[in-house]
Amino acid sequence: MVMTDDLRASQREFQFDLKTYLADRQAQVEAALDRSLPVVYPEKIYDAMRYSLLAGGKRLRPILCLTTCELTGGTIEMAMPTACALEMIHTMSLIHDDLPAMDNDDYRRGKLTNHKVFGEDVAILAGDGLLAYAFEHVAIETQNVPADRLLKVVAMLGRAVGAAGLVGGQVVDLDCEGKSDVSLDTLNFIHNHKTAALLEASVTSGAVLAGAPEEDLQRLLRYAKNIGLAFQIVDDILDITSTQEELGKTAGKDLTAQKATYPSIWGLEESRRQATCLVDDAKAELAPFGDKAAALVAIADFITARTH
Ligand code: GRG
Repeated sequence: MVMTDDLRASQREFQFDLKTYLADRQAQVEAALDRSLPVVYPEKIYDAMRYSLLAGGKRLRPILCLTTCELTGGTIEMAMPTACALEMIHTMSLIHDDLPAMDNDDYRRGKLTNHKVFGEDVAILAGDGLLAYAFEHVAIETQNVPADRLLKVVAMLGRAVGAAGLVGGQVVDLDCEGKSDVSLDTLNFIHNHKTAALLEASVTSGAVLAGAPEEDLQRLLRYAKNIGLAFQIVDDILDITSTQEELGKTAGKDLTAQKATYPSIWGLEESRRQATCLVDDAKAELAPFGDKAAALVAIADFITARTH
């Protein structure tokens, strides 16, 4: 097809401006997170919780929750407490993941890790405090959402974080440390739980709050499963190809720790191809939503294009 100037211009007009969208949503999330957790006595623990919670990060999980809530007919206000809770849970998992007993990292989000600043004892408690507060925050702050939907969301968050989710993925990951014969199935298990489970809860909780029909929920769940795995494949690629400055955490750790990763099984080129296929499958799930899903389409593309 020959592209006329008019066609090019109209395509540009309809191109979704993800940069502005993410910046707007990030600003809303930052403000809500800041408001969510005031410092009271004993200040030390609130300071430690806030240190990691307000340390930046892409805020992808809260943004996904807000986006799917709006897509399926809800509002930002309905979803913001859940969006904040998702970031609290994500942050607590990073604090615990960085501990000497786990990955033993010194840097996260471009700053010293929580235990480096506050000590191991307080970092463990800061993680615990954030996890408990996430559930309290959702239960107390959510407004204009029927109780049955809210209850479903609380259960979804619990499942995503527990042994059926992050904790289960982490325990298998720890088991695989130092093993050279980790199978693709085991690697998929680890990341479907460690990484994809919370992304799935982020995408589907927004839609549950909005009261989306089951068919839409299932579509969004399939979208989330695909971007979840693609996200981890790209994470593994970036660990090899990016610098510490770009990542905000130690680069090349997987190789040093001789960890099984997607590039160690497939190589870099095939890993990139697999991530692109998953993102294409994710976007295909959104077709019935039409232009209304432009933000989710753009976020899926961002997952393979990101540099940190
Ligand atoms: C959940 C009770 C409980 C304990 C924690 C340590 C642990 C169990 C699980 C590990 C979870 C983990 C660290 C998964 C990695 C997920 C991942 C890809 C993190 C990076 O996410 P980004 O890129 O980071 O969204 P930012 O900083 O942008 O938010």
